[in-house]
Amino acid sequence: MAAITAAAEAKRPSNDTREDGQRPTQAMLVFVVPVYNEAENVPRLLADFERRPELFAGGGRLIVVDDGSTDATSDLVSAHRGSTPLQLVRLDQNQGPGAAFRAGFAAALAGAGEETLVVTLEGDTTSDIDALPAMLERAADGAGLVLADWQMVNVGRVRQALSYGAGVVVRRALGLNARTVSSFFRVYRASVLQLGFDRYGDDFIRENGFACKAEILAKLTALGIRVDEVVVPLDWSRRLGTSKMPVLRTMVDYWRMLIRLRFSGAPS
Ligand SMILES: Nc1nc2c(ncn2[C@@H]2O[C@H](COP(=O)(O)OP(=O)(O)O)[C@@H](O)[C@H]2O)c(=O)[nH]1
Ligand SMILES: [Mg+2]
Repeated sequence: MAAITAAAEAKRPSNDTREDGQRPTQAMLVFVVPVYNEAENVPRLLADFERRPELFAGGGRLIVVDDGSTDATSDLVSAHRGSTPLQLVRLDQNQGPGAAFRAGFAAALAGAGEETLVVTLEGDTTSDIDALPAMLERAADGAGLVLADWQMVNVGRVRQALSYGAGVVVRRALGLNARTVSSFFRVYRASVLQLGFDRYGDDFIRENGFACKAEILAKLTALGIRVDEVVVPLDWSRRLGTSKMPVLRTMVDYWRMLIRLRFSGAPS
């Protein structure tokens, strides 16, 4: 993994007790958002958070992981001034969302407490933050991982078919019950992510690319984690620009991951 070359300090302490010594009434939420060449969308993403200061009432912060963007993504995050507690993690070279999640989760788990929740979402503003309360309720009810079960809106037919096909193959091959195996939008208990790293070590997230989401789900499911799903609209008309997902490479990655997970004996 490339070194984290710059990390702006979070503006609030990263533990479950606030500066005034009071226990927060709301769980601490730490957001991890991997971005790659999202200069068009990052200002809108940050504006979405500025409009929702209540998300940080329990402490926590927004961690943006810039994965070697060649546009102004990092500069826009660094230059942002607002009330959102913001941390930028930069990777030297573009490696893919899996690598970004490894770095982002490491940053999120530093100082995380028992009740901390780690929320992952897309950087292109297509993850509907208004759906978060329903997802957080499931976590409060005991789910270790809550998935957004996306209902695609304004998504091209080819892409819908690809996602559907990938979902069927992954579910069958890995014996997963989840309807949506590859959405970025998720709520993890920090303790569950920590368990994943403790149990699998560096192998917890081997996939650097987009297949990492199914890999993480499969490995946490194998550990007996309760996984819930909440229906969430995924509206592509919200984003500017185009998809950054390399379709062919992602399909190859999925097959390699499935073969490895099916025949290597992992996850166990
Ligand atoms: N870290 C990292 N994030 C990426 C990469 N490619 C895309 N992303 C981010 O992953 C999220 C999903 O990518 P997107 O292009 O929207 O894919 P799609 O929604 O599946 O078409 C967005 O936040 C992207 O900025 C990458 O190579 N590295
Ligand atoms: Mg997207």
